Amino acid sequence: MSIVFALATPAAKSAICIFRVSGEGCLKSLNELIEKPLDGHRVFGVRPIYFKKRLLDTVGVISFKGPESYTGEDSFEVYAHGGLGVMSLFVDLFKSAGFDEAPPGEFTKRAFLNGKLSLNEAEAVVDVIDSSAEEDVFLSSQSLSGEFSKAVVGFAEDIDFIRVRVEGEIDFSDEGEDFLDGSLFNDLDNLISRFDLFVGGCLNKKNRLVKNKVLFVGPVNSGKSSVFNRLLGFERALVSNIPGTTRDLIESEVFYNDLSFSIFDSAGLRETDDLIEAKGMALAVDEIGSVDVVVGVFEKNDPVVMAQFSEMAKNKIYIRVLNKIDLGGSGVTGFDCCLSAKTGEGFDFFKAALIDAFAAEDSHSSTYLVRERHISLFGESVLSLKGALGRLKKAEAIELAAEDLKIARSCLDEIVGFKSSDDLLGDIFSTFCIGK
Ligand SMILES: Nc1nc2c(ncn2[C@@H]2O[C@H](COP(=O)(O)OP(=O)(O)OP(=O)(O)O)[C@@H](O)[C@H]2O)c(=O)[nH]1
Ligand SMILES: [Mg+2]
Repeated sequence: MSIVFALATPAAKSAICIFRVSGEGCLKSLNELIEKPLDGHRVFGVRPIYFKKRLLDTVGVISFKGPESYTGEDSFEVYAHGGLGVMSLFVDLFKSAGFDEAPPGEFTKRAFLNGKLSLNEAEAVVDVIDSSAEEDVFLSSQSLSGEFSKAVVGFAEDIDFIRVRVEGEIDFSDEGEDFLDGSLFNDLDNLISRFDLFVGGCLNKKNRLVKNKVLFVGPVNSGKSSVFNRLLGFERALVSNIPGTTRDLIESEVFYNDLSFSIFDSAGLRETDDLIEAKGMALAVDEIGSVDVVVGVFEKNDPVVMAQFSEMAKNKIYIRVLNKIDLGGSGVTGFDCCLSAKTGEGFDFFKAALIDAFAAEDSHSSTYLVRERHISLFGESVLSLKGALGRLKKAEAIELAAEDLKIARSCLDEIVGFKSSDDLLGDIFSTFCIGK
């Protein structure tokens, strides 16, 4: 494979930037770039690097001899000063040395192709990087450590063990014997229960990313944008005393405890002839369907208005907030939280209510963070296992039961990547960042 290089740190001014280089022959090129060879592999050295016969930078360098490297190939890393000019000159230097710019995920793809990582471990690399919530980091790291692959491979071997016995039964029946080993049912039943339990402990990454959507709705001028801004801690949405200020959906991200939320401010609802305002209101109403929690913000308890919003938010977790309590409001009932966007009073309680609203999605009981791809392969595998059990119990078409078991196993092979198409690899590695 060709020698590839990439900036592994963001292309932004920083203290240090790191370049990764990998591919056969790169260590020879490294020795040409640095005047004095390093004291050994995996030993950090500091060396001047020259370009166009002038000192480019004095950098930290570390080399790895394949297969004892991330990619499994000879590779090295350069720790240079994090200036944009330095970065750009290193790109020129590496290109002039004949290295190619690495596409996204190239280093991890090579690690997979060289047997350093299973496919799901390669996916976990992205998951660790993508994780913003604490628990997601722990769960992804657990997968990356190889625990998840080990469990999946363990199940695959258990399926094989049962399949060998079923194949044996086929041979018996060929010899005219109808005997079917009764312990097969129990063992397969047992395997299905253990597998079900394992799959139940897997948390779908997609759900983690798309969940925690919170939408602010309410009558015009009730202070939705003000509550939204205070929650964010900065003035994201325009606030004014003119009713109908917010016209569009405004989204922002906030983090509390180990949860991240996407929160949306929306246009206040009222009767209007203004077409744009009406469009904004329609957006707000449409959005209700796709969020997890609706927060209704009000400045008074008008039972008719309150009932309209309750109706809109039905089937959703709905938090009713009374805002502007600095103007009075004591003794007003019918709200889950009472607060003031102006003074901040009541916000601790409000944040706790938001966190509680997602408590049902508790990830602490989960063991692994997995992807849609894994979930659907698990589903197919469980179905095939159950199909096999059904056939065995009826003692009919034992060959088909064996075939079901084969399918169940091959689904697990696909998860760890024993069996993977070029298209699948393309899809997976294109979601990586450059340099990973
Ligand atoms: N006293 C007081 N005034 C507030 C509070 N929250 C908002 N306001 C005022 O109420 C007015 C409306 O606030 P916004 O946040 O723009 O209200 P909104 O619900 O987003 O309004 P629309 O987008 O027009 O529907 C502004 O003049 C705010 O300064 C509060 O807690 N106390
Ligand atoms: Mg507003």
